[in-house]
Amino acid sequence: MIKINLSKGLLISMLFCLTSVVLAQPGKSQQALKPNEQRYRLWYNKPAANWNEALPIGNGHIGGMVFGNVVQERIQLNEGTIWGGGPNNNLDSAAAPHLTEVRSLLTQKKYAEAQQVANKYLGPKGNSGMPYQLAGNLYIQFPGHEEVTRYSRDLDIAKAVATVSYTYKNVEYKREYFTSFTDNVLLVRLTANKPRMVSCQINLQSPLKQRLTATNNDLILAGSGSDHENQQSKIRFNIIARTKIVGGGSTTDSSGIRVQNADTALIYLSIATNFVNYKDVSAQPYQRALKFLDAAYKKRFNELCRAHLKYYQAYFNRVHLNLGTLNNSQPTDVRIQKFATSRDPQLAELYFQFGRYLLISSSQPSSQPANLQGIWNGELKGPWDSKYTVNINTEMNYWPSEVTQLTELNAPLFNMIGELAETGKSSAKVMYGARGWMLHHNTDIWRVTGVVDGAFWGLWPTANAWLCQHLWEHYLFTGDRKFLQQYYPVMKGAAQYFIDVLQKEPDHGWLVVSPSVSPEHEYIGGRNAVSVTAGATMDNQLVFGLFSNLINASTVLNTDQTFADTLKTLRDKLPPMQVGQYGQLQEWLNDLDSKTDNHRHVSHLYGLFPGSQISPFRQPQLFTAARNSLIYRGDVSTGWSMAWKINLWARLLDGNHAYKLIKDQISPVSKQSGGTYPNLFDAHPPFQIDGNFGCTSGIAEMLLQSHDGAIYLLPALPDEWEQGSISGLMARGGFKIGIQWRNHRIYKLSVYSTLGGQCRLRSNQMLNVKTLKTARGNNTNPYFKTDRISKPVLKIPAMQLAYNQPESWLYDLHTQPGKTYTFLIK
Ligand code: FUC
Repeated sequence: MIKINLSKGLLISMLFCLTSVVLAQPGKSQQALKPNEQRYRLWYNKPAANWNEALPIGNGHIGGMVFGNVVQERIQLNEGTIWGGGPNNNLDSAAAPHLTEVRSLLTQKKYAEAQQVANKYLGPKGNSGMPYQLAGNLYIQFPGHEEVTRYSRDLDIAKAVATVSYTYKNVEYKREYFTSFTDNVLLVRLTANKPRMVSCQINLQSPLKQRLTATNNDLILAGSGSDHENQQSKIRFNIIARTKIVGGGSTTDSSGIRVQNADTALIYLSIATNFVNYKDVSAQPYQRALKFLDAAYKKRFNELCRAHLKYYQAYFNRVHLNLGTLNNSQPTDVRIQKFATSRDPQLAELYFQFGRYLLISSSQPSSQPANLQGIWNGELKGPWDSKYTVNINTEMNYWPSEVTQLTELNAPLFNMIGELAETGKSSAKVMYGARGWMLHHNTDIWRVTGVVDGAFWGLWPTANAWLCQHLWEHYLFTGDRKFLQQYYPVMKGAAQYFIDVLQKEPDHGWLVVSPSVSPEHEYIGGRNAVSVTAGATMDNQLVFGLFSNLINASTVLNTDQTFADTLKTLRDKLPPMQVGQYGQLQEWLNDLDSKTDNHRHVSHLYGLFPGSQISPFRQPQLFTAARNSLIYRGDVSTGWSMAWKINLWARLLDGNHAYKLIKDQISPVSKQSGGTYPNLFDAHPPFQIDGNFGCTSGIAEMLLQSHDGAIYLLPALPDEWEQGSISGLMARGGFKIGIQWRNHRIYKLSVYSTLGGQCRLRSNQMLNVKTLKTARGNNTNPYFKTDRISKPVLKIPAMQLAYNQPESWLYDLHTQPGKTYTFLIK
């Protein structure tokens, strides 16, 4: 039982704010933290009551959830390559003949029949993908520590270190935890402010098939992943824990490690698997884990911590956001409860940076991409197997990567896309008789590309186009021509698939993807709901985007002109966007939308965000229609859906509406909708990390946009962010932007140019600076080239879609690579 004197607890937590949590030695005076570091501390005055209160640490490979329990500490462990099953692809060679039948039924407008045949023959036959699984738990028991005071538990995301501290029988105990980025081990340091007071028992446990042994001073857990849906488990892994004791002593056997009367106890823990890549599981997990452990064990805690910090902060410190005064006197869970009704904009700033923390901690250049739960999953089979759902969720994970200057962290996503371009060749060929590559709405560590879950959800063959959009965006942000060259064949393979499968629809002769779905959404409801369709708006936008990017890439790389010409011809035959009877952007080829439909997916708004096919300046009617659609969909939804809407309202230039959605998202989870758990994890519910990343991206999008021919400064600033500053956000064309504002007006602007070239700025205020010239003509910067969008089809009079553009000013600045331009604005 924990007895906490509240006022003392509060006092201590405030004192705690002033002390260093990383380099402190027991008994020595502790360094003061720089004030801004206090801004990034999640803290609590009690242990985690459940998994959604535990605090996440991770280095892309090892993940840990720190519970902070006093008597029996639990750190739930993950390793990014522990998945069920083994190398496989879930293809269905019997599907192909039925494809023609479904296409033909759709052409004949026999929708219910098309759905029935699709359900029967085009659904999953093998497996629906393998689950990502937990590794196990590290338990540390502190017998007797029952009645403690001055309890505090925190996660400092400026340092990527978690801490627990409390007082028991007049002794101050402290535990520090981090997952080293540089040495790939999990480190725990246990200290007390009096000598010889650290005694504990350390254990490893896993609900997976496992065996516990002890060799010398190592406690070793050998485990394997699960068999799942007819796939035999092929993953083998080892967790090894070893202690380093100062004062006192320790003994190790297969029942655990006992530490007696130490001054300090350090736990070094490593985890490794036999996974090499999606088709090779031939590595030796024990040798791998031992190698990491032996190398790290030679180093002292402070040395490891310093290297970890340096590596982490090289990413984290690239972006600084200040949205107002810090009010960290209340625990983070209380701040979440109050956020919607009180004024605490700094919590939005913390949430923004927490998203960056999570991406750095779950997606490292040599790791797997962040999955549905990043790298943190406490179950044998998490929600939706904790896989990669690629009809929104995986992409959303990577929305903040470019704009918040974490571009290197895309590497695992790009690797996965490259691998899918290999495995997806079989599904293109076997299931669709097509060249190129494709996948459906999910994949896993084995890079499966067949249909999962059922045709209603899974018969969506357009994920390749969406994933390829990330490749092109990476080029636009970084100007990395070599990268574009490397991935051009991957993009081309996706386009080849569509060249072969596009079908002529009967009413207009447009070329459409058929069969497909508008992700997970039905256009005929009821017991026999129908989702299977041809020419869903999202598909049209995605294929338009893919073809356009390839056409532009062939110009940049000066290659493949004939192929580009083919794509130009086909692009002209894709369906234009259509505005339906309610003034909405149609989700399907036919005008089937309902004004009261609040489905979580807003797929047809892909063109507004993350796509850039709908502009207030170039397509005002589509812009109004997209806005109408979003109003009809409503605000409150699942976590990731609200996060998407933050980005969409930012693109609709409505900062107050975007902020309203941030408030909806950062509120306690209810039965009706998503929200935020006490540990700041986004709730679908249950926990899904996409909403965290989507909200981080949305906040960036409110402050800076760069997709529509110019860099838009503070395009969607809400009233509540009256003053603030942001630095380090990236714009396309390699511009790094800093903005300071007060009374909602910019007073300082800085532009760092990595690539040089014309920098066109858009601002809602006049920027009275001599060196900024009023813009003339088109932006000559090639990274700002906008694609011509086909004229929309309007089913209501154009005047009903009128849009009053906000007053804004355009300026040009000619930049040299490597130079910073700073402006003080009157
Ligand atoms: C899609 C969404 C669900 C959930 C799942 C992981 O299927 O429609 O809401 O996020 O992915």
